[in-house]
Amino acid sequence: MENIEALREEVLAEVEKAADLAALEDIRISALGKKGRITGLMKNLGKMDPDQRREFGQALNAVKDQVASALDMRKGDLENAALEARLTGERIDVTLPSRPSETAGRIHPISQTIDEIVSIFGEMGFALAEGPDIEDDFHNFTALNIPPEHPAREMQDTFYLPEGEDGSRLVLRTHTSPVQIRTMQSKTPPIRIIAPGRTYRSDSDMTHTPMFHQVEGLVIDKKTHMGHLKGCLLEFVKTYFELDDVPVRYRPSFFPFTEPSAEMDIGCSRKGGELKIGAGDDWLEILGCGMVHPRVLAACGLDPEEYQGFAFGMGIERIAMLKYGIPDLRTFFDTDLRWLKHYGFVPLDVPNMVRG
Ligand code: 2NL
Repeated sequence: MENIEALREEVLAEVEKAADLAALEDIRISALGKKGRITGLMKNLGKMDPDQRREFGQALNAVKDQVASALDMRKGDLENAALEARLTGERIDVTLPSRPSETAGRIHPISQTIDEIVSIFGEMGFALAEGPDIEDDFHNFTALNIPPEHPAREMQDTFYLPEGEDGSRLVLRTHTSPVQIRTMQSKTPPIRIIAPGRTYRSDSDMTHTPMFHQVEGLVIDKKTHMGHLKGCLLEFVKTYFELDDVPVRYRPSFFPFTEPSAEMDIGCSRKGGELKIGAGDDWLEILGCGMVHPRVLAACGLDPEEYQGFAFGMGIERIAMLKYGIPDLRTFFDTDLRWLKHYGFVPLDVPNMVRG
């Protein structure tokens, strides 16, 4: 009997001292396991005479129950302590920024691209200029040295509004150039502006949508020359495509509103059907540009003997497709939420030098 009493004290003391759940499990096995000390004493019962067995058996069972419930209690305490330690260790840092919401809206790639372009030219000192989508004939065509018989003025190409009382017909602007015309009319040089926005042409197929976006730039001062044009545009393509250096070339071209006129290409490679911008032996057309035609300056009330400058224009969808790998132009305007979720931009994304 002293044996049992001593064992009870010993095991209960061990349980009380168990430092963690693993230690407690070891104690349980050493006392109540198949080869445990209490289990071992149980096996002795068979060798005893009936009276002794009853007394010894009852005492042993009582010890067994006491040890089992002490193990249970200690287990509960240790589990609580472990949880408490975790909760203290894993405290939430409320100063962290929130995660972007899965259900929040996305910035359309066109808006994103406009923001990037405006920001890049903004760094070079260009101001943002905007104007109406509905224009008159003078600002959309005449001031730009586009003659009355020019095909761009045809009904098939341009959206005309119903005739006004004076017989004039307004148009949906076919380029953002009217914005620059209005700026030249209302401001005295130096002028440095970037004019992005919606433009419209009566055209719809694989590579044309009736509404699309353009960005044009204009610099007018007394001595602005083609070297300034090349410097600005090189700086732009390097920053926009996030490249340290980009090969560029200028090919002679024609626009009624510039003289001379040029198209700018950037170096690329098309090996294996994959387009890579910034290196290789191939060329990719990016934009049109030139020195503002003296007749355009004169039409805006600027003396071509005093002022000169350069202008350029590019299609936003096209350069957005090139940078972000969007294969089909028409998907820009399908208003497909799955598309927007894939190609759109998270408003609170990590800012950088290009995207702001
Ligand atoms: C292109 C080419 C160009 C301009 C736009 C312009 C505007 C004024 C005066 C002179 Cl007010 N020029 N804009 C000049 C050259 C090219 O756009 O391919 N656009 C998509």
